[in-house]
Amino acid sequence: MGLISGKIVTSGIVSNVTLTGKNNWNLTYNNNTGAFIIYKAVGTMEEEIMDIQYTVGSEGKTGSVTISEIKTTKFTSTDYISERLENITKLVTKKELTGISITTPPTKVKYIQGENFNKAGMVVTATYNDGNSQNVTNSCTILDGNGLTKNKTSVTIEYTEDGITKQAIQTIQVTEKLEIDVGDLNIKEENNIKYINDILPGTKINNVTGQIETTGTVKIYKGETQITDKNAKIGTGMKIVIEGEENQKQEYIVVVKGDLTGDGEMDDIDLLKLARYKAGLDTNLNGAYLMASDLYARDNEYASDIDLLKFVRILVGLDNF
Ligand SMILES: [Ca+2]
Ligand SMILES: [Ca+2]
Repeated sequence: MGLISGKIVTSGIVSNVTLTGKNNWNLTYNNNTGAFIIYKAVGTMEEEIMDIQYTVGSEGKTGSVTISEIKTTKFTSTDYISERLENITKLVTKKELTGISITTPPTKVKYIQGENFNKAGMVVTATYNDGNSQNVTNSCTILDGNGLTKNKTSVTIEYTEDGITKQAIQTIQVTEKLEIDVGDLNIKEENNIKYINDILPGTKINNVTGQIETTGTVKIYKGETQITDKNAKIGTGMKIVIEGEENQKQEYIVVVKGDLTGDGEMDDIDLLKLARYKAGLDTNLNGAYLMASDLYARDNEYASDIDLLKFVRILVGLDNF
């Protein structure tokens, strides 16, 4: 039988030491004094004899666990025992944050001015002085992610652990917001479609588009065809498209009063179309074209009897818009 006694000495940030015998070595340990005794009835020193575990506190940065006062009986070579036990002597360094990095970028990196940064999809990984790392995404703070300003190129991600703060930078792209001021134009919205309403027959395209102030570009289409002659008459059903950067887009459908045909004028043919629609002979009147019939707007109805009456009266010069 061999028996080894000794003492565990700790310093610094080390606490809560526990010892367990390995490979059938019996062990007793007094946590208060640090004294331990380890023995085995039959055995050699050619094997691990104990496990030592401890916790590392948060104060300070380093500490140590050492075995001292080694005494043996029945073993001939104390040097060898010391050598075995020395392997357990440890210098302990507190686990400490050394940095963070964005290991997976967020799904969205392109923004419109004024939007807030969205971290969805982003993974932030913290690294430590012991070589370990962990995902800390949900504990990070986005320092400057709200109300993104035009031409901002990055946001700063910050993470703090045990008083140590580290930052990482995520590159983004922020483009100018599409701003539109339609001036005195009357905008009407129905079924999520925006109309430019109440335009008088005979109005030129330029008189409408010229009132629009925007950071984007203004184009006007009849069907799929872009109309470049700004002196042409604007007609019901034409589409004004305002486009900004990064696919920002706003569309307006034009409604010219009394122009049910789309040629920009209110005449007999429009009147005939309205009369035929009301008689059920023409069912092809809808959207902006139907809206154009609303000459008497106060009845909240399109193509009503009073709209028809007003149409006739305006046409013959007895009434105006
Ligand atoms: Ca017409
Ligand atoms: Ca009406």
